[in-house]
Amino acid sequence: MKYSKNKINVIQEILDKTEQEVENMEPVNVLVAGKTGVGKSTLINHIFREKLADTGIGKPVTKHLRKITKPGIPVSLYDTRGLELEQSIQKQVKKEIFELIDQNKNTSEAIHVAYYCIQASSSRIEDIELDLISDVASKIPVILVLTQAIGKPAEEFRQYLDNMNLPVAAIQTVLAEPYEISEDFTLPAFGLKELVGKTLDLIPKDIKRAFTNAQQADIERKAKEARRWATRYVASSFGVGFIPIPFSDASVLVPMQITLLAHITAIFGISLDKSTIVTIVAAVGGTGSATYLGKTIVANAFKFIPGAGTVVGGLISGTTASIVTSALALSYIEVLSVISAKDKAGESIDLSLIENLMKKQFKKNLKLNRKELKEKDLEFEEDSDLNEALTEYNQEKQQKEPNIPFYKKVVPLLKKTVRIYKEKK
Ligand SMILES: Nc1nc2c(ncn2[C@@H]2O[C@H](COP(=O)(O)OP(=O)(O)O)[C@@H](O)[C@H]2O)c(=O)[nH]1
Ligand SMILES: [Mg+2]
Repeated sequence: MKYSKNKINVIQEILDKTEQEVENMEPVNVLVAGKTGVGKSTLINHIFREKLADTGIGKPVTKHLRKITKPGIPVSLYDTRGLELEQSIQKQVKKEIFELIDQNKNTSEAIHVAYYCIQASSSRIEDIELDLISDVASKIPVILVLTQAIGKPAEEFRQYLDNMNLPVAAIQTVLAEPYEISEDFTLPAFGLKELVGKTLDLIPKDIKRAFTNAQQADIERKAKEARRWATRYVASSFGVGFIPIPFSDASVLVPMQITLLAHITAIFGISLDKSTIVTIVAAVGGTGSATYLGKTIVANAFKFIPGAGTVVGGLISGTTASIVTSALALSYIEVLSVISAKDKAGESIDLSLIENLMKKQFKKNLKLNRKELKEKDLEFEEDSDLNEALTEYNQEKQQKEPNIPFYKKVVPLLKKTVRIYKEKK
């Protein structure tokens, strides 16, 4: 595909604007403390995007504190080491933690929240840990995270800690990574969404956006945030009167749509490369032959929009433009949700499927009338549209994959059935 200079500029503009917005976000600063081996790194890798503990830049700030960051992700993590060692070292770690909190207080590096991690199966908490938790909790909100929580003992430990009435803001059991119990049975991960929710309740308002961007444990939350913003932005951007048709050859996207896409990307927290943006924009009528498709979609869409009237001289009414733009925003958010889900699962993205998906969702969303579009924001708790988009993508992907011979599918199933049958006997 060839792209005109104008269209390439649009793509670059979206990327630049997104980058700039994320850079301007005040980052959220999180202290993750606990003994070595409890699962701090695993927790970090699953709560935040792009496996921060493994791929972020770790920089020692003191002997026992390390700061982890990554460009493009508005979070600074402080990881501790040495709390499992002898008492004199534990004391030193503690001192460094307090100095970190005190020195950064009232600066942009202020620590907003601390996760104190204890392995749930350890079923005990040492006095030195209790002291540390209480002291930190007197300065900043602490969430006590019970890691690698498996089964009843973890739950009992949580109840025991609950009854201790510790000065913590919350206690949360988590299993950050699925736990394989046997070949047939894996315990699914849990607790991360709840941890994200509790964290958002505790951090300052102006930091919430950075945290939403940086976390990947709750994709629906990102989508919801993006939708809420987009609904308001579209409503305030189009007045009465006439504006150029969005996606017409001349402008590809009107400037507010560029801002819209950039801002949604920034809220979402997703590192998109050029080719992905090109694909998504092309899908709704940006580039090459796709332009005509985009026009057709929009022209057809007018049939579904009451009172849209005819398109005169490349102008449409503000109302119509807002409906088209809402549909653009909603579909874009649905597609970003799918991309995020695949990123989180460590799967690569098939761009041709993304293109199809964007087209399909856009067409579907254009058919919603205004009332439905308004309600969509409220309906959102059900997440049905996000799931639908993901299912759509997965089905298409399955169809594309080479057919597995019938016997290869059936034999393992039969074997499993026989085994379960035998075990039952
Ligand atoms: N399955 C599973 N394993 C975990 C989980 N958390 C930690 N682990 C394992 O426990 C070990 C220590 O975890 P790590 O995150 O390195 O602990 P850290 O020293 O506190 O950073 C690793 O082998 C992890 O695979 C979890 O939620 N699920
Ligand atoms: Mg670690």
